[in-house]
Amino acid sequence: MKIRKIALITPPYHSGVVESAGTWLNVGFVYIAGALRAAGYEVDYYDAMSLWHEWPDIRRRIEAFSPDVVATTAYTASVVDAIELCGYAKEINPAIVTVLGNVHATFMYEEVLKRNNDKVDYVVRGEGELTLPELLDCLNAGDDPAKVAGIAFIKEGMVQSTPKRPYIQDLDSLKTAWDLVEWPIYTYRAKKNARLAIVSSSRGCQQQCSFCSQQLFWAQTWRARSPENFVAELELLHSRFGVEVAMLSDEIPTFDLGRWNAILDLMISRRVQVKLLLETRVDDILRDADIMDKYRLAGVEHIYVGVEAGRQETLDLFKKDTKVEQSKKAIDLINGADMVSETSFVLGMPDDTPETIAETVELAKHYNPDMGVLPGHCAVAVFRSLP
Ligand code: B12
Ligand code: SF4
Repeated sequence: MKIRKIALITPPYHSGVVESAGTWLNVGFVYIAGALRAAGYEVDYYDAMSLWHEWPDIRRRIEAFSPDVVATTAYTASVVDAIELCGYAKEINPAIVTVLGNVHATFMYEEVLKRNNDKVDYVVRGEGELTLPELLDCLNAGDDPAKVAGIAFIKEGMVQSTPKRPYIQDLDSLKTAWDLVEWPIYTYRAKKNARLAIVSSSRGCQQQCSFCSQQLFWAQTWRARSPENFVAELELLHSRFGVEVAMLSDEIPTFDLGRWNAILDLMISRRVQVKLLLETRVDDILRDADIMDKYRLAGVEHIYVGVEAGRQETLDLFKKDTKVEQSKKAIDLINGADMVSETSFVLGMPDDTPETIAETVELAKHYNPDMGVLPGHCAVAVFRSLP
């Protein structure tokens, strides 16, 4: 059988808090679909999560598209549903080849494959744009998948993993499949259901926060698209698909000040009609204190900074490389420039007690963000009244 049709399906996993703010597309799939199409494959981008589809809906969509491959994606939180989805696809048609990617699969491929070798055929480790088309071409040629860098699979009862694939250096060259996105479902509830995209302007992070998978996923590297290429994409998303708000998926979009300034300048001079939501580091906000108004003028409306803890010892334990007093200043700067500030605190460390948790909650109030996320309780508290 020749592989021709690929269904990219998000697992029907739901997490509550983030989904209450909006409906979020899968930009990783937009890139992978772009690469698959460029390699000659037919793709169904199917965001079962955002459509709130359940298993019978998923069955109908798989039966209607009749894919040769079902590929899905897994964070740690969503891996159980992702694996179930692979098994479900095989129940519908045992000939379907299943592929699992993303951060959990990348690190936990051995466990995933050993426990689920009847459900998951291949794990793609790291970036998928080059690896997945190459794997499918290899299978179509009847060649040995062991030749494909960046994958893992079971061979003769043993988990085989191939060498790591180098990171893609020219991010401007990547193809995207924005036309496959089912746009009407992606809305940002906090802004009158404005049409919402997720975009990626850079990949990576050079920090070493001990609780975070991203520094390992990107091996503490950072690469970026050019300002022109990125801003042109925002313009296209607005003019062709009506996008009004975009969240940056970047770990640290502001890492290179020269590039970031160039992006803001282009957005201002070209009057880009897309508002940005982004995440960055406390120290980058302090660095940019004198251009906060420029952020706002360019269209940045919401900034998330990871404060994580109110005690310096905990921040040092996390290798966060920030000082407690810097966090308050960063939030004041964001609030002062009339942008929405959001931050999170880690609760439930082994040495946390009801008293230390209460202290963290009090400190969160003192910091005065618009939104403080206390994930240990999976709760969001709104502290400041929004404009
Ligand atoms: C955008 C985002 C979201 C969006 C996701 C929307 C969507 N449908 O994709 C929303 C806001 C819904 C979200 C929610 C959550 N998120 Co989130 N999210 C992110 C964020 C900021 C960006 C991810 C992204 O789009 N990156 C850009 C794309 C281009 O890269 P990528 O996704 O890594 O994809 C590439 C590769 O991984 C690979 N790949 C990925 N999938 C696949 C699949 C196949 C088949 C193949 C071949 C390859 C492949 O190829 C892609 C292209 O190179 C990351 C942090 C970060 N900066 O990366 C956190 C992150 C992924 N989220 C995280 C978490 C914990 C969550 C929640 C569980 C939080 C919660 N408690 O509720 C929920 C789960 C929601 C859900 N229902 O699944 C963690 C995951 C940690 C972990 N190790 O598991 C991260 C890493 C944040 C962090 N630092 O902790 N999130
Ligand atoms: S700065 Fe953010 S993305 Fe980078 S390692 Fe720390 S928590 Fe992760």
